[in-house]
Amino acid sequence: IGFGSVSGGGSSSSSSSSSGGGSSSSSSSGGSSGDENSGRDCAIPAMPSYSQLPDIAGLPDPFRSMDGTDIAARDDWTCRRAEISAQAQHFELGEKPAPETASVSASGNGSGITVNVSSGGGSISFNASISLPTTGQPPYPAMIGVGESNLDNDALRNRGVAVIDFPNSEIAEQVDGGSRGQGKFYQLYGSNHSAGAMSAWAWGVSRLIDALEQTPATEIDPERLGVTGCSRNGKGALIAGALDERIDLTIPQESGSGGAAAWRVSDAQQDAGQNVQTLSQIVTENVWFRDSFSQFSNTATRLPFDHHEVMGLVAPRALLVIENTDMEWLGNESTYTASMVAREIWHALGIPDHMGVSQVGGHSHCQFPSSQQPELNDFVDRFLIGNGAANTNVTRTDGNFSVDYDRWVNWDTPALQ
Ligand code: MCU
Repeated sequence: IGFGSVSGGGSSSSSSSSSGGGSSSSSSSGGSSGDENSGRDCAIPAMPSYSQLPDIAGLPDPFRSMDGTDIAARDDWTCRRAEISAQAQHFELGEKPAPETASVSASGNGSGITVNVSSGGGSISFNASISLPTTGQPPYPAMIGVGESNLDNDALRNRGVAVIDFPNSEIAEQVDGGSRGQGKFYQLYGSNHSAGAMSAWAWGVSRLIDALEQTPATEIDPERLGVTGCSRNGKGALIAGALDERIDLTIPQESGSGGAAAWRVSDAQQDAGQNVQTLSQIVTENVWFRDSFSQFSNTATRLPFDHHEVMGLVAPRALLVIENTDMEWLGNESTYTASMVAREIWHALGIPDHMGVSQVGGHSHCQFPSSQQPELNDFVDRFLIGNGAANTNVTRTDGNFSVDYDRWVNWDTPALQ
């Protein structure tokens, strides 16, 4: 990562303590609230210990609260979502520190931004490069790439969307299983912090957004942001979008296991003889999750949630899941199944066309196929740029499978009032 004269002419610099609020005006496009975490004041029950967790064979009910009651109103989703977020961080991801724990200052211009974060007496800084669009008027909407965006970035820029590279591996390393506790996040919060790499990246993306909010010289509109990334960085893009409600549009690309795949369905694919990345394998490969997640290696059915609900954390904001049918290892059937089941959450909220899934094979890993460009354009137009007319009703796979709802879903989707 590098860019020219970030502190040169035209750059501005400012500093303020982030207070969880971000900006207070509402977004012109998606369902973003201008608030990183609207559920921060929800009362979350104590988490059960591992041994108290019941076995759940199917995909758990997104609408049943931890106290056993079913939610009935759209407004109830805020705190049900907060429960799922807390469960996912507690059992799988590790804690994403609250915004109040960090103070952010920044300087930058239209080619990049330097983000300085201090916390508890320590400080770090990182740079994110910016490529402004070739059309449109500032301030521009932007797509943040975890690592980088593997979409067609010229097409994005020619549509009026800036592309920002977030240096995730600098924030938390992901070389292999030995990377735990390495990276700038851990310099600030300590190498024993519970956050796995994805929670640490999500925290870093949130601090980048704080920085964009205070740096108008970047010409980026902090109220119109998307996040994407491919493969391991697609897992990270999902978690970043899941855990910061200032992000209007989340596009995990070929994220596979640990992203759009459900642990339970990936296990079933493996049981059917396929070569699929499962929970028991992934915890040995890298440090994307908290260390204690490995206790679920052979007991994914004990998780009180699965990734249909992790995707659901993006709701009511917009999510477009892009997958590759050819990638058995990534859990092709699992990602499509989990995505279609996740879409029930947007159904319940009355906005199914704010969540799309598109799965196309015939190309190599992370090579974005042109056949998916039209639906990507529709999501970008509607939820990032903010023209309401696009058709975002997208559910397609060219795979040779169908979703086994009887096996995976034994709950009803409510029509939330
Ligand atoms: C899809 O993400 C990962 C996958 O989980 C790993 O098993 C594999 O090693 O690498 C993929 C990836 O990030 O490829 C770039």
